[in-house]
Amino acid sequence: MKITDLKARICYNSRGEKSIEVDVIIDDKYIGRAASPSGASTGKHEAVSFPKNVEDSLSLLLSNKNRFIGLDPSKEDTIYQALKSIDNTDNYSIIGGSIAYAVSIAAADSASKALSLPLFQLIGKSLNNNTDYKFPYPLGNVLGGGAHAGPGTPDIQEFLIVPVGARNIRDALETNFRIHKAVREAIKKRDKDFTFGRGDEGAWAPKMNNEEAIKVVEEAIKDSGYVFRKDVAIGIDFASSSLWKDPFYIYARSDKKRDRREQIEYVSALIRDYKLIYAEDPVHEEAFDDMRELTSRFPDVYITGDDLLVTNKERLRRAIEEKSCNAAILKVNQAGSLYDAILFAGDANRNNIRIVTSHRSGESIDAHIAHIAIATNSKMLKAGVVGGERIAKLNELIRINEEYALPLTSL
Ligand code: 2PG
Ligand code: MG
Repeated sequence: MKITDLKARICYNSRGEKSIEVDVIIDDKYIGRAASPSGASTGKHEAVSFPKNVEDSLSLLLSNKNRFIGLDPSKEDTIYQALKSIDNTDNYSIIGGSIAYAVSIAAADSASKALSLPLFQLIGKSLNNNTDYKFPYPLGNVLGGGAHAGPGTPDIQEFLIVPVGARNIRDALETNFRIHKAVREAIKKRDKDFTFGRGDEGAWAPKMNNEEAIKVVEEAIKDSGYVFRKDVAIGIDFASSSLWKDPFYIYARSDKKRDRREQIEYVSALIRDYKLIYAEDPVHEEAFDDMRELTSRFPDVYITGDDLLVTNKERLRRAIEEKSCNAAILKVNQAGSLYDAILFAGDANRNNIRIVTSHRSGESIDAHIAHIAIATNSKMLKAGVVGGERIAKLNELIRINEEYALPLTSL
């Protein structure tokens, strides 16, 4: 099995921004395809998406296309080495993390087709011969603001739900769909002028402060007939780096500012008052010590590093040493190539850092992350609830279920 051709083009993501799509062709027969996603609240230490611009990255890839011809696309490390032969920086600041993403995922996609092996099994094999596959819980964004929505919406980026009482993956997804609708009704009750506007990830984007927002989500869960926390729990992505203007977290939309200590107490109060199961980036991306404090206060809550870790092995090592988190977001494009992400996942799993595989706010209609979540033993898949590019990932779980009937993982 050998790569016989590679094509690449500029395409567009769910925000209508330029992105890169790559086709990897093997044995002149099988085509693997992937398009790179893109973040709005990106971490400072992520791989650089496009160092100059999309056009430059594309032409650099195409002028180096021959480095990929003849390679075995099922070997993630071989593709990684070829990328490194063009760009040996540790953040893909020559060719761009988006290129590393699209080439490496398209290669794996093509190999999975040629081998008639689902992508999760192909990637799982590379990860310690993983064969114990389970479905992650869908972590769904139902209400939000921050960098994903406009003025008047909450300062906090994402209010999320986890269907913790679901019996199987279909039940889990349907629970999220039901609550997403119920959140709209709960907003309408408070604001009769609500226009049903939604942010970049399909979450409702009402004129509301953080406290009202979380109350609305709690109410929606109860109104839908679920037992709060037993059937459905709430999580929050604070995306705190977007709020941090040293030395304060600025909550501009609610006209408040909090210093480091106040932020820790604010987060702690929300965790306690709403029995949160999940708190992502509750403090800013350099605050390893404040994360440690929250992790030791709330060992049973997913204290999750996104911008803190940026799917980067070195930052994960530091977080493990300093006990800064007990869960990690995995976004392949933060790391660059699939192989970078596989190494990260292996380290996380060996150190009991629970993985949450995640979409980006700017997405394609690809469904690869559904497979990546299963392959990496992720506890949750953060992929939104509605919107074509979000549903694409969730429907892939349904297809996998039809063939493999995997159980849900344990949280
Ligand atoms: C996040 C992500 C996805 P973005 O902060 O976790 O929800 O947002 O892709 O904009 O970084
Ligand atoms: Mg985040």
